[in-house]
Amino acid sequence: MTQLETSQITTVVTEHELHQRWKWYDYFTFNIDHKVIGIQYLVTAFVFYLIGGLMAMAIRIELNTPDADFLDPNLYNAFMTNHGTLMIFMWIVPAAIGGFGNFLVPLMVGARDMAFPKLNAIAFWLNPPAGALLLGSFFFGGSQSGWTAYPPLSLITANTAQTMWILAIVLVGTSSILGALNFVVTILKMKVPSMQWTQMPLFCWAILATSVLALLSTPVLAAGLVLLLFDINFGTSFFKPDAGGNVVLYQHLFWFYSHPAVYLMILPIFGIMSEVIPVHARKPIFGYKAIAYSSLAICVIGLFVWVHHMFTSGTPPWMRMFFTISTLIVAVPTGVKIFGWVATLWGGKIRFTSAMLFAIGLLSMFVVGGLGGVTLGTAPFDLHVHDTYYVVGHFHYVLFGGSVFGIYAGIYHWFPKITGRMMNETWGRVHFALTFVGTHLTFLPMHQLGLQGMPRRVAMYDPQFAGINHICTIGAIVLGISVLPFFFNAIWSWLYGPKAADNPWDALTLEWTTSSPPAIENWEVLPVVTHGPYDYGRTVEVNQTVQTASI
Ligand code: HEM
Ligand SMILES: [Cu+2]
Repeated sequence: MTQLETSQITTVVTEHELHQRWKWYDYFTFNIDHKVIGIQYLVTAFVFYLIGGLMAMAIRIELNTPDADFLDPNLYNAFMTNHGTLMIFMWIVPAAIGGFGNFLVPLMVGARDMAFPKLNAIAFWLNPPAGALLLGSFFFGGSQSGWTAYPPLSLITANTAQTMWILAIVLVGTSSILGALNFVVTILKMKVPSMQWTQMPLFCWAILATSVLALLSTPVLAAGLVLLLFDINFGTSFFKPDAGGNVVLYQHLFWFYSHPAVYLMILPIFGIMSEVIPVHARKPIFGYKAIAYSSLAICVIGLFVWVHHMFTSGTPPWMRMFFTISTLIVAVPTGVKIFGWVATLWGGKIRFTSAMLFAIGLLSMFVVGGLGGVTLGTAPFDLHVHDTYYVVGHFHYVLFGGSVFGIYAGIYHWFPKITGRMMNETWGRVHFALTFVGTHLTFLPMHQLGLQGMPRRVAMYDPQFAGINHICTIGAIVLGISVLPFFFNAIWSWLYGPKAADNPWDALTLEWTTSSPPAIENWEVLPVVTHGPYDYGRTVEVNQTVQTASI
């Protein structure tokens, strides 16, 4: 770093700012500190997770019996739609990318903040109004056309609510685009100069790939939804079949974003896995470059598989063939990662912390979900189970067993850094056990329901399916209960937990070289990187190897 650059950095941090901490009310304001924004994202997302979870409980209670005896079928549809929408757009995406990404990326690359702090705050503050629009839509009947909002259904059900739904998604989409731009510039431009590209933590590689994907795909969704908004409100007929519109066009626009969106939800989680596993297995990660490049490969290939959601939409055979093959190819870079993590665990001195339990749990869940995905990506099979509970079982394995498990792993791992307090490990284990059992119990039997022909998105079903549905509902109640130990553990530990050391897990990435929680501008002097992020067992432990040098 040149003399000029270093003096510029030091002038940013005045004596006054150092050691200063934010007060609780600062977290409710337009604050531009990346760590505050990260926490704002995480906490807001968690609130929506609870609301979306309550909707899931209502859905499952309704499905406990074949008749619509708990919810009116229209309300069922509204709960089902908003459950999916909240879980995807207000929980996983903001928690994984906005929450962990904002808190960790600048710390991991040795920067004092994101490249564009104000833009970052704007991106966050687009989320609460979006959530308010979704919940407010219930005063107008609630959007009822599923999270996919396919026309013609979305054109004819609860127009005002559907319009509010579209506006909400456009807001979170804008937030996502602004956030992605910020991550790309921060990672490319603000990495501390002593850090080689091959020394950048894998979480940052994952966020880079995620951001590129978000930048390429989100505008397409926004375009599709704005056209839908015009059809609903201004008399256009882009997607109205009776007026010459094309419904399949909507499906293309929607899935061109929404397939990559599954990677938006899983790539950052893969990043979390690559951080948590080596730290708690005390081993260098197996295949650093393979894991880093496989994120980029998933990002590229993931843009060419979207039609696997449309095998039943009159897709010509050559297209089915093309998209089956491209879908199966995504399994390769994904398998590379799974292999890398298993090889890292192999022979490691594993510490079964709550974070590690969730990471290992995720591995098992994601393998089931991924194998289910391979079957669904194969057109001849998908034609049979499309729109059945097989699909619901599959995507909950990857979303709940994958993304949610990863978010939990990340929270247990970085909670000491974020809050300066340790979480209670015993309650963490109880939380893990309940979540693990609950997830299998709820979602494994759904595959069987699907194979037997039970359609998804229905409030009433044939009595032959009642037995298995009952098991799913019991599982869902276990899952509902599982949140309680986590919730109380997190709140209690945040307030009264034992104080955390700067580096309680003896990790080697840069976020652990600062105080817990980090001071406002992260470091008094920027760290100098002298070794790789996962050199466990290769060098003397952390504090001797990560040196800080005066700038
Ligand atoms: C307690 C946990 C959960 C339970 C019991 C649950 C249950 C359900 C059920 C039964 C459906 C199907 C509704 C239907 O097709 O009629 C559904 C749909 C859905 N769920 Fe969950 N879910 C849970 C958590 C999650 C999580 C964490 C996500 C994460 C993203 C998620 C995402 C979705 C999506 C995207 C849909 C599709 C909605 C649609 O068809 O438009 N769910 N859920
Ligand atoms: Cu897909």
